[in-house]
Amino acid sequence: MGNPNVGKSAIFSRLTGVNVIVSNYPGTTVEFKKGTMKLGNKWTEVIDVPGTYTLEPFSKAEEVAVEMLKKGDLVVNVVDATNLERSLYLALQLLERKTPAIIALNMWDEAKHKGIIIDVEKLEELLGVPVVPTVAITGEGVKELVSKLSEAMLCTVARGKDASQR
Ligand SMILES: Nc1nc2c(ncn2[C@@H]2O[C@H](COP(=O)(O)OP(=O)(O)OP(=O)(O)O)[C@@H](O)[C@H]2O)c(=O)[nH]1
Ligand SMILES: [Mg+2]
Repeated sequence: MGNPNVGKSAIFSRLTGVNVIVSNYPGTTVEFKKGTMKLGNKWTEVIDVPGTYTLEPFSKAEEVAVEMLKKGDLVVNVVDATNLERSLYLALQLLERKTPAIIALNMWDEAKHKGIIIDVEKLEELLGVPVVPTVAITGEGVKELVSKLSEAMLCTVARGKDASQR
């Protein structure tokens, strides 16, 4: 999940490879892609969710995104590293929910190019989820992203605990 045009489909392709099905979300003209990836020895379904700026939907595509979120076991929130402030609006909404999450800090090459410096460890500490810099068009960081998916599942147990103590 993530804002429009941040590299969600590029990350999705890196994760899933070629066996991808394009469908319409039932009862809508909103298209989404579904693929699979192997996690450990398990085949796992991966969905390229329509872009959204918020979980308070203003469009059909955003409505679909929110519906899909309810069904997912883990969210890979793709964030544009060159536009972190805007991306964090959705990220924070996602992190308020119980679904485990991990952040792909995508467009890392562009960010470097523009001289944008992001303290990844600090961001992880503040958000309480793994944050992995990625360059979806070259694949940089994608292996690390995959390797941290299981950590992300565990992190959110801790996040949920924190939330219930507040
Ligand atoms: N430089 C750079 N370009 C990227 C990166 N990831 C994606 N892009 C480019 O950014 C554009 C958008 O990528 P998509 O994967 O289509 O983004 P999306 O989030 O799926 O976009 P929507 O589905 O339209 O919301 C494309 O031109 C990609 O080639 C990256 O890490 N670095
Ligand atoms: Mg896309």
